[in-house]
Amino acid sequence: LSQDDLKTLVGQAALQYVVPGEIVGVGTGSTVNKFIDALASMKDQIKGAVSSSVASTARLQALGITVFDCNEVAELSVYIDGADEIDPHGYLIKGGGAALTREKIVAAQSRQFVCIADDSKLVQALGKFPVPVEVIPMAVKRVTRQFAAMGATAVLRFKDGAPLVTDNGQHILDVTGLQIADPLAFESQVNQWPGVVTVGVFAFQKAQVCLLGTASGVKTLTF
Ligand code: DER
Repeated sequence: LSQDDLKTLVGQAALQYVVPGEIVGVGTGSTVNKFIDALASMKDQIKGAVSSSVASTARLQALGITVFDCNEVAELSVYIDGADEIDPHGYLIKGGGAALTREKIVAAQSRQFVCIADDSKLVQALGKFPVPVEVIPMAVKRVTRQFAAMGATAVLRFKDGAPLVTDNGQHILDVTGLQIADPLAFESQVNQWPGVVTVGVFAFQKAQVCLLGTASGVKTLTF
């Protein structure tokens, strides 16, 4: 089974967590795209979706699924999203797709976060994958220096030859060389730095369930 096959497997498996008649929280990325494509088969059984990115909104709407704004809905039963890394506690690194801020907002508004991923994402400790951090442009250099002071390297993410601009008009730093012994403490610490919008460590908004795509099928991890 290819990595793409594994993403399809878990995207389809996530349908079992969708509550008929409700609005489902939808993340961003290539694995979530498989879920969105599978969700189309249920579009008449759900009220719609809340999306975490312009890209996911476009895909949902193209499939005839109504997209609601976060401010139009109350708590959601479930949030389905991918991750760049998942540790044994359900703590995640997210933001590879530059949607981390809206993803964390929708995850916070959902009662259950179901993470869907192929098994390449499962790690013992977070931090091999660069940690994305969304930063207000004027704070980029200072936040870069603060990461350097902790022995890490922050690189401004570029796209098409210019600094990437997120759906929220901010920039992304990708940080390597971090030893994240305590994801909750790390997320709290960096959240305090002036100019930081969102840290791509999801410890406070961790996953409660992970549907992991493996060569022998979908494994359900609970945290
Ligand atoms: O940007 C994100 O947070 C995405 O969910 C990312 O972490 C997973 O994207 P993928 O499914 O394309 O690997």
